[in-house]
Amino acid sequence: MSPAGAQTLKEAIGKYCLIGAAVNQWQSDGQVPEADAVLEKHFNCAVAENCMKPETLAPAEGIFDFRVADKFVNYCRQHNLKVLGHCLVWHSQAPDWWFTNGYAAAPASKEVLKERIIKHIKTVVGHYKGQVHGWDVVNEAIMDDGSFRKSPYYNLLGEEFIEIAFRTAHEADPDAELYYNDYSMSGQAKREAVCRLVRNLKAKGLRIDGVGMQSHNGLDYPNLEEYEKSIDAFAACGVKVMITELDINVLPNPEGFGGADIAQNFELQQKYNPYVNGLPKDKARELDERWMALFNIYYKHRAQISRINLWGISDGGSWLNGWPIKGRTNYPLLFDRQYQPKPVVNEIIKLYK
Ligand code: 9MR
Repeated sequence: MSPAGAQTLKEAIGKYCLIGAAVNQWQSDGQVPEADAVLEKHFNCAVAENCMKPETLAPAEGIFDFRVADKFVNYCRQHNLKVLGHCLVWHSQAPDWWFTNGYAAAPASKEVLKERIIKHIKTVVGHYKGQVHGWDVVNEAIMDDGSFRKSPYYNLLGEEFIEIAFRTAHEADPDAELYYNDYSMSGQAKREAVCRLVRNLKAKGLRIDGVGMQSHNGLDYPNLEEYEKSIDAFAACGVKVMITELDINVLPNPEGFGGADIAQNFELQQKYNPYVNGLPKDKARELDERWMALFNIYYKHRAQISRINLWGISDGGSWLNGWPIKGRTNYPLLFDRQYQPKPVVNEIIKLYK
């Protein structure tokens, strides 16, 4: 570190926790030297934005395709980044064949689905044994009202699917950390349901190391007091708290929009895409203030938070240019479209110095 103290996010925040970013395929394939430079300088861990999801790794029954994910893991090794695995069981981006019996649309039986979950986790976690710091074992299984999502896993296996997933992951790599990850984590009903889930898993002797609060935030959501309550509540369950998919959506949201359910999709209208030529000063200021409000919370809770992970590196690559409306220009990350740090990056570094 230079005599002037921390100059980068990883020098500053890295004293307290991991600081990472989601990496997409063209970046981990090595096609974007600007991304390599930012990751090496500012981050000490990374998660694959898509290539470790079941749909990609298990395209057909009996077939595992690790080509893209292996490149990602090698890329992380080359650039000194710890690897976070995302994700083993998720209702979305699951291969269609998981839920059918192989003939037309007849559903798989309970036993078959259980076997498929176990085989997937054993194979994938086993393949990366010793190379992945921690896994998002189950993603987005709880609804905002605190009930379990009525996914095919839940409909066939009840909440036992979560236990099966955690047990199998631990058996496959006893040294890997294991997490539950979800969005909209500041709501009271969801917070309480996640705490119940963590306590139940622990009471059954299962390993769970952390809870991931995705944190797909906006300028005016979530309510930060409630957000802090969730950090405290999860920490009080005896697990690490991780901010796993951080970004800030600055664009006006269509009516009825909320959370991070990727099934949401609205039509592109000019009024929803107002900053094509850059953010006006007042919006940029509002965005900076929001970043600082969030990072002030992370700093205050630094004893509870073990990782802060941005959902992407630079604005141009963010999923928020394409969701919930395709073709917009958004500004949700800490590095601009040229991979240059925004001025707020320095403010964050100063906060942690
Ligand atoms: O950012 C991801 C986007 O590129 C994918 O199309 C989408 C579907 O796989 O998933 C996005 O990432 C999601 C993450 O895996 C889970 N939490 C919500 C994220 C944003 O939708």
